[in-house]
Amino acid sequence: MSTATNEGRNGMLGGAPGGGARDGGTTPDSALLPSVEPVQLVDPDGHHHTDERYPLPDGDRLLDAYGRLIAGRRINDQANALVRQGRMAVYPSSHGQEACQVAAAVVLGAEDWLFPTYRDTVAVITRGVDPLQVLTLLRGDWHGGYDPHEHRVATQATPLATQLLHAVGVAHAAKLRGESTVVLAMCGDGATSEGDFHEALNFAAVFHVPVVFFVQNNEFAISVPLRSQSVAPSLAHKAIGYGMPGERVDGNDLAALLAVLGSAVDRARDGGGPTLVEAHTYRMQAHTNADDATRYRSADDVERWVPKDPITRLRTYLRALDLLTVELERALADEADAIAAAIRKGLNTEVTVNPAELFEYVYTEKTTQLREQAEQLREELARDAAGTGTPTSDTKADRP
Ligand SMILES: Cc1ncc(C[n+]2csc(CCOP(=O)(O)OP(=O)(O)O)c2C)c(N)n1
Ligand SMILES: [Mg+2]
Repeated sequence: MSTATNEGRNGMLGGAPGGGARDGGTTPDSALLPSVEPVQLVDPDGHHHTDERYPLPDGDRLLDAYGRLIAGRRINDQANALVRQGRMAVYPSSHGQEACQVAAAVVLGAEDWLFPTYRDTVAVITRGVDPLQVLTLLRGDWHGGYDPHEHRVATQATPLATQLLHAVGVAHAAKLRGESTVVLAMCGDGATSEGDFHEALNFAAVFHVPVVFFVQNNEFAISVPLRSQSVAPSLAHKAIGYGMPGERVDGNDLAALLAVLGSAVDRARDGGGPTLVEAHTYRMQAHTNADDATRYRSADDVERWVPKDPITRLRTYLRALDLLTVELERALADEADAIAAAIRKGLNTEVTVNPAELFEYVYTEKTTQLREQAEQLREELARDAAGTGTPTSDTKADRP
């Protein structure tokens, strides 16, 4: 579904600006509806638009976020290059979606949790996880390379929408324990078709759980466009069906994302329950390096999003305010280069993995089946080491 189609349908529905706090069932239905247009505070030309519900974040906050945006783009570029060099198995890039990535991480406090997907590497790094530990997964060495508890970042989920249920569980548990933790759970537009999405949102609304569901609508689920996925007026409109507020935001406008996600996090922390936020953005590159996007969309489709780039507009805005100088811009680029250099160095270093560790760290006590498999692997490795190879009795030709 194109943004234009969404907006046309919203116009017909006449949805009122939403985001009002839940008040024990007396909130008018219209207060749960998202705004007619995605919230935008800085337009693609770098001009500020006033929105009475969402104040513009102050200059220092925007400048700090801008630096993270520059680093995020550099990390995406570096990871793509390392895939081409055979140093990483796969990389689902968030090129063009970096504003969503940065905002999702910086609106959270140290006590909060982030639940990311495979595409959210930049969000995980922005939250403070060591880039090399994050990229271990995509290099193929481990199923996850970082300790989720250290920075309160769950492992990146590849099975779609499963992480939304885990996020709701963690948020609900924190609430029962009387903690002030808020959980922000990320997913894509395609993931909203999963049953887990429904279950997570319904449970969160019914139990008034402090969670923010953040959908990055980049218009594609691999080759499937959003119009083949949903004919709802917008994905944010789904919120009213669960009885929680929904909001739409320009996913390439970092200022608007900080304001909208920040307000949803505050609401959750103040006992206001869950919110569904849909960011309108675009997947500028192929799904992963294993995908040929030219088979299902044209270069013109992609070109149309180039002027909406999240970096360009914020740079223009910050320069006009004299907050971003040429010297500072150079320093931020140097910092981003240093991160990229560390990633290159780390991923160009050969590591020796121990295949036996495949069976570790899953269960406190291994199941019988896992013990058998671990033993089988140990025997095979021993045979390899002795140079005796695979026993012929195990070959297809020997089977009856
Ligand atoms: C449960 C499940 N079904 C199918 C897949 C295969 N799959 C991987 S990514 C993807 C597309 C997801 O699209 P979206 O949710 O829009 O996220 P995006 O990749 O655009 O960030 C699919 C279908 C999967 N990983 N998990
Ligand atoms: Mg998508």
